[in-house]
Amino acid sequence: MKKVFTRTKTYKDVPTHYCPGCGHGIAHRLVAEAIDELGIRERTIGIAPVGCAVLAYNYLDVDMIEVAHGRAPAVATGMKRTNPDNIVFSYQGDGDLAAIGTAEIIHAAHRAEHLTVIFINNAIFGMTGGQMAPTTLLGQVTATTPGGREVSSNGFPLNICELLSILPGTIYIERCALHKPGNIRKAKKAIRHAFELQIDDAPGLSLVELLSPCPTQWRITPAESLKWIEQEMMKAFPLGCFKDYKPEK
Ligand SMILES: Cc1ncc(C[n+]2csc(CCOP(=O)(O)OP(=O)(O)O)c2C)c(N)n1
Ligand code: SF4
Repeated sequence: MKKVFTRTKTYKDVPTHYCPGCGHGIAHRLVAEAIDELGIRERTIGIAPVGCAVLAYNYLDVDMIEVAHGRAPAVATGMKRTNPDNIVFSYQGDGDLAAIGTAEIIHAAHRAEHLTVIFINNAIFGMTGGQMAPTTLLGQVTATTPGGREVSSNGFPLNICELLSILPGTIYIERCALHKPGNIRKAKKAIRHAFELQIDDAPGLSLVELLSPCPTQWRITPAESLKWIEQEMMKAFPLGCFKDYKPEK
């Protein structure tokens, strides 16, 4: 019989700690598949964030280091510069990358570091109890915006892809979503492309943003979360490729 499915080698066969319906498991799987397909497992270094994905190293079978408080791009910079043959990626949530680590991601992008960044946007601080994140939507109810986020006291949602794509140091910026199979396939392609650019030593930073469900802190069911991404989140965070690198011929 023809074998149509095999385990993704880089994705460890262990029980998950993520909540039912969480997007982190899907995102991990896509990263692992891309690493396997590109044959880079032995030279890849991953950086885990603070937040629910703090345990990413329990799932991804590559060398990994935990970097707290949004400092992943700074540590990734050191790793890549000292060992340029390694493929270095950071995996960061919106609390990690777009709140406490905003300075690091902007300056790593601005310095055109040869890095791959996987950015999980679930519009909330998941691990710490559902507080407002910079990416929280206007009107969204969170533990710290019980009446819904409003511009007058909480400011606007922060669109990381749009912001980073204007910097000359970024070479590939794309936003995808993990809410239905077609979009998950596109996300996989985007992650793979971001790794390929680093393998080819393309001159700058790549970032793939993934709109990702957090049913637990959104206080809705996993099925409702998928609809919420399509009906609400994608209005504030439109999907698409904001920038891509074309090598000079
Ligand atoms: C200085 C500091 N402030 C706050 C925290 C608490 N903290 C840990 S994870 C986190 C939020 C993580 O949210 P996000 O990056 O969106 O990841 P998620 O859990 O949603 O996947 C916060 C605020 C901390 N550890 N240190
Ligand atoms: S709190 Fe949200 S982000 Fe964290 S594991 Fe649960 S669903 Fe995922």
